[in-house]
Parts: sequence; structure tokens; C-alpha cells
Amino acid sequence: MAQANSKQQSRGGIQLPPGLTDEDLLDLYGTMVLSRAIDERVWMLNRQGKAALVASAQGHEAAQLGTLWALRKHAPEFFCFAYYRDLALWVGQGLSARDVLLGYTAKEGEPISGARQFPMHGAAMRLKVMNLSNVVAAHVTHAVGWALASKLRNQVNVAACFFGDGAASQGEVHESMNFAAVQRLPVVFFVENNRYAISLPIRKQMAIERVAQRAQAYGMPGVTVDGTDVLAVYGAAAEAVQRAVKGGGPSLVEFDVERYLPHTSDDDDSRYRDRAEVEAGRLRDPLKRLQEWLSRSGVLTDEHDAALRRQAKREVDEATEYAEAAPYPDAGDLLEHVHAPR
Ligand SMILES: Cc1ncc(C[n+]2csc(CCOP(=O)(O)OP(=O)(O)O)c2C)c(N)n1
Ligand SMILES: [Mg+2]
Repeated sequence: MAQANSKQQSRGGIQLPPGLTDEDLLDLYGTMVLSRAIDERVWMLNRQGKAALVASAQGHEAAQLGTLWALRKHAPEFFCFAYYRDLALWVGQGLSARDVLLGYTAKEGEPISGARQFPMHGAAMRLKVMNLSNVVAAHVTHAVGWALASKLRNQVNVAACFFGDGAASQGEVHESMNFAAVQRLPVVFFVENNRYAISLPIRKQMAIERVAQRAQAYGMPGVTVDGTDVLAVYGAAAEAVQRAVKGGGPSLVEFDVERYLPHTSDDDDSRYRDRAEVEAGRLRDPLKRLQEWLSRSGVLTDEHDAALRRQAKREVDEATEYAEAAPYPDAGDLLEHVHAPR
């Protein structure tokens, strides 16, 4: 756990949450730039017929990265249970552009699942992230199981569980939250609410305004914050993580985010989403928002910004070239890891 510095500082008229430094902010911003560059590239490769399926994280990045930085600062140990839209989280935890590109192009050397599809499904214990299933919400029980194990072992190992608004209506989520609250487990439920489950708008899958309203009924605190504002995300996540660390049990943190692109590259959102709505959502760009605020605050110069973007492009170009040239895995490996780890 990094040492949180307790002195609160102001940047561009905004109070920094305690513990966040300018270096953190630049590091987080650079990670967001890289994640966006990878995301745009894999979408483009899909359009060229080189990547089979893409679920974009564009619009969700601040929710994922603000949370990650809160975990790093405030949890002695943590583990992330991610879902398919969590590219920025993976990149934040050190999955390289090359590894991501190997996954999307299904090439040999991909470290998480040996290039099995969907991309970025599998476990990376060294990165403290796993995304074992594409079955919506199936991992929420795993996260609660992790938190239970850490409590039984007297460890402080926070389980961070990420899922969408649609997943929030799955049976496993209700059971998991109820069990976690009864047992006061060190788990935080992070809901990335983009108001759609594929084509289904949120008003058709729940009769209340906010997912966070449910928290009270389970017996845990619930809060909704602007998930495109990295500082708001960090603040809310830090509070929930600290509660888990102190033995205060689970929390639900809901992020109000935007899904810029169709559900996946197989989807056509023009059939159910008004263009004006999508364009309005793009005005809440977490990357642009962070960039403008850091520039205004004097933390990020134009030169530094340009250098970070050049570096990200270099990494993504190199990764694309590498992945395109890499061979496909040997078909004889197909059944490896199916029943038991090697
Ligand atoms: C149990 C189950 N039901 C349906 C699906 C098909 N499906 C895949 S993603 C998805 C929508 C999930 O929406 P949400 O949880 O809001 O996440 P988002 O994609 O919006 O980030 C559905 C219905 C599935 N994978 N698993
Ligand atoms: Mg959704």
C-alpha cells in the first residue's frame, strides 16, 4: 500500500482527495491515454476483420482507474474481479498493449488464457485481476467468496468487484450482496452504470432510479457518483475501500458513465439509440475532462501531454505489428486448462 499523504491540496480550484499527488494524477492520466489508444486500435482492427470481437471501455475509464488508484492507496492487499468492459483496469494493473493485442488477434503468447476468446478473459494472479466468465454477473459470487476466504484467514484483502447496470439485476448479485452484508465481508461492489444492457435501457430493467438505492436494503452503504470524474470516483472508492479495510463490511459504489460505442463490435446501436444521445454522452469524456483539468491546474503541460500520447501510439503501433506477425496457437493446446491447471 502506498503511503497516503494526509495533507489535502488544491489544484485548479478543486480539492485533491487526501493521498493523491501530482505524480499519481499524471500516472493515472498516462494510463488512461494508453488504454484509450489500445481501445481505439482494437476497434479499428475489428473493422479490418483482424479482431473477432471487441467490447469497448471508452467512456468508462475514469470509473475503472479512479477505483484502482483508491485500492492501491488504501488497501493493504486487494484483488479485482473484472468484467468484459474493464480494459482500463487491466492496463492499469500492467497488462501491456502487446498482451492486449495478442488477445484480440487470438495469437500465441497471450498470457491470460493462451489467446482463447473472448479476449481478456482468464486470470492473471500477478496482476491481481481475473475475469473468468462472460456469463453476466457470474463473477460476483467469486468476489464474495474471495472476501469470505480473506476474512476467515484474518487477512485484509479487499475484493473489488466490477459489473454493469444490467448485471445488477441478476440473481447472483442479490445473493452476493446479501451474503456479504450479513457476513460483513471486505468486498466493494463497483457498478459501471452506462444505462444500457446491450439494447435494453435501464428503465426497462429496474423500477428505481439508481442501483445504489438497493444497498440500504442489503444493509450496506450505497452511493452514486459521476463516473467520468476521476476525482469523484477516487473519493467514493477510497471511502468504501477504507470501510472494508477497517472491518466495516461491504459497500456499493455506482458510477454514472457513458458507453460511447455499441455494446460490442457485433452490435448496431443505431437501431435503438438516438445519435443525439450518443453525441451528448461523448461530451462527458473522462479523458478530455482529466486532461483539461490537469492542464488548467498546471500539472500537465502541452509538451508532456504530447509526449504521453506519442509514447502510447508507439506502444500500440509496436504491439499491433507484433501481434499481426505472431502465429496462432497450436490447435493441439485447445483442451489445456479446461478441467485443471497444468
Ligand atoms: C447470464 C447472461 N445473460 C445474458 C448474457 C448476454 N449479455 C452479454 S452482455 C449483456 C448486457 C450486460 O449489460 P451490463 O451489465 O449493463 O454491462 P455493459 O455491457 O453495459 O457494460 C448481456 C445481456 C450473458 N452473457 N449472460
Ligand atoms: Mg450497462
